[in-house]
Amino acid sequence: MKEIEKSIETCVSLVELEKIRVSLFGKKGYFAAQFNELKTLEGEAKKEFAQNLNTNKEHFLEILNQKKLFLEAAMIQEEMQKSRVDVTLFNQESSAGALHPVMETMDKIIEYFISMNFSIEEGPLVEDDFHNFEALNLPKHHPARDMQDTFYFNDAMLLRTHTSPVQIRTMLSQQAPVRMICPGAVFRRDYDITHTPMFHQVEGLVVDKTGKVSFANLKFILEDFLKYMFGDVKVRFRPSFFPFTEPSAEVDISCIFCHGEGCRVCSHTGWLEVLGCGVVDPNVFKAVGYKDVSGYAFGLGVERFAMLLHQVPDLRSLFEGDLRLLEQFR
Ligand code: 2NM
Repeated sequence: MKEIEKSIETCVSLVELEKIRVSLFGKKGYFAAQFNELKTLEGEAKKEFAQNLNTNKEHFLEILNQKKLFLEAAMIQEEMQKSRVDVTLFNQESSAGALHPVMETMDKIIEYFISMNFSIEEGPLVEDDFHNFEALNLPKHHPARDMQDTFYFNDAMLLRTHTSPVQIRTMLSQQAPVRMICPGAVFRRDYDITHTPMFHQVEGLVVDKTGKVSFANLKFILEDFLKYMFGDVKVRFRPSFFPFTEPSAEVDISCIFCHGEGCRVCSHTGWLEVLGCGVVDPNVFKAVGYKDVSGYAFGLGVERFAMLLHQVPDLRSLFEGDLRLLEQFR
């Protein structure tokens, strides 16, 4: 018996332990044999044998059970050691995505105008002549139509050349006051280092009763906006021309690369052109049936902003889908 006790003590696996249990408690095991022997005894001898046998049986049940618990715990421990994960290991497979720089810039622009209580409006990319040109004071054969090299489907339908038709649609569907921006893709037949056939604009429009909105309001909001986008820059307004605004202006910021000293990016002028704007021409209001209102409007190219903010020299590289470019903006 001492030997069996020793074998239980030194046993290292549950399988081995089960074999020992069977050898003790199985049908042909040690205790079965002892109980058979018990039947052959009588009287005092039987009583003493039985008592002994029971004590022995209890003892072995107890130490078998103890050992089983111990081996099970050891096994779990071993499993946990084997399946341990090193969470500090570098996983080369992981590659997080990121917003495209154009969309990130777009989001920042939209964020500003939302904070200034502008609504966001959208419209179709495929437009008709009326919404894209006619209503914007660009009648047929107007020389300014040549300024926009347009993708036409036929005489009447085209890819919008700016987002202004969204403003025409908004004014046709609701009354003043209007305080909106329209972000979105626009299309022009142009392709060089500063032009791609598809690009994005954000245009803004504010309309209210005559006398409530002025060029001064326009000046304030654009200066505030440009400082939000580019930090501490100088802003200047230059007289210009657009068919849909009068007066019109182009807006420059002091060059963010040379701080006005003059460099290649600003063509040694110290200034970068970033916006067009103006007071909405009465002909535009006439086209949408608005009476006794005044308003201002502005427009910008999102890619140009992204280019300046991220120092991208060739605009075309924003649309090639080259991961080496995109990975720099993670
Ligand atoms: C610009 C510059 C100046 C403009 C005008 C209008 C509308 F619909 F109200 F007439 N929308 N956008 C506008 C004015 C756009 O982009 C350089």
